[in-house]
Amino acid sequence: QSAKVAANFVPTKEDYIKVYNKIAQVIDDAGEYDDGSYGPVLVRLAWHASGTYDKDSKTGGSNYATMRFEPESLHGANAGLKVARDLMGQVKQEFPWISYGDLWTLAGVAAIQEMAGPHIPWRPGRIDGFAAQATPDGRLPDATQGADHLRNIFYRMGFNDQEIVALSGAHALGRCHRDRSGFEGPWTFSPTTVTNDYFKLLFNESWVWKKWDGPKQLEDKKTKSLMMLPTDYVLVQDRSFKKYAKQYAESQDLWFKDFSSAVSRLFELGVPTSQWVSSEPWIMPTVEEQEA
Ligand code: DDH
Repeated sequence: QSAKVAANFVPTKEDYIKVYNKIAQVIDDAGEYDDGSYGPVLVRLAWHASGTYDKDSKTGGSNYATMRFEPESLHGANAGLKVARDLMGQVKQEFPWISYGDLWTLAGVAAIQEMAGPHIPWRPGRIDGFAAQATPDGRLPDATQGADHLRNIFYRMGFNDQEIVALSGAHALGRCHRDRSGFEGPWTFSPTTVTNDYFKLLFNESWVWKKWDGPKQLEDKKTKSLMMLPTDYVLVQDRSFKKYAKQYAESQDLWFKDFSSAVSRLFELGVPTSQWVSSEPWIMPTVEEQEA
């Protein structure tokens, strides 16, 4: 009987708002984990699920949520994301009708919005796929490399220089973990709030190579408590990237606007137009907006 009801169930925007709210609750229920929030690791899950897209072969992207399967779940770039997938597994039990791709990207949207970021237009329509639809390792950026590599990776997804810089501002959030990527530390002093501090710090601090036995990373000379990856530092070395980074350091509003549209597109990569349930993405209200 209940299975029959589930089969006929067509979720509305209201139903997706219920999932959003559940995710918002999970994000905050982090206890001692990292900086007291699962928000950043959920943003990373949504990004890594989407960033495998190749515009020429139209493979990869958020559609089939293939990171559920080996070997993609074991790809080096995805180290540590089991935490985020397991959290979303709990949400899936309560809302079994949502696809994993929709759930993971909605989690990214909820995390950004609940951590004081801009609204990220989002709509459902991704379907669960199979392990065979997974893409080969190496489609996500390698933090040890330079500007050419960044362009190769992001142009392949269909992004331009401005969008590469806008997307990179996500590193305002979260931190590197020695046991996941080998790198260590946060990029900003407020890793659970979406701000343009990543860009401000890139310009305003002196960045020096950290002396340690780990992979090459930079630290701020003053407090030695913040970090930048080689790929982050490229944004102020490459002339084209630097132009956009400067604009985003000077205007959080401009960055919010460009970040929102680039992330919205990122999370839709690989999803055939015919699958969307709505011709336009939705604006999901934050928990605070729902209460107002
Ligand atoms: Fe990132 N990222 N990222 N990143 N990322 C890491 C953490 C987080 C690169 C490497 C790393 C984006 C772009 C790049 C987030 C979001 C986004 C870590 C540390 C590495 C390494 C992982 C760990 O040890 O736990 C590189 C390289 C690039 C690039 O070349 C552009 C983008 C585009 C996004 C996005 O969301 C749009 C977030 C959030 C985190 C923090 C995760 C956490 O657990 O905290």
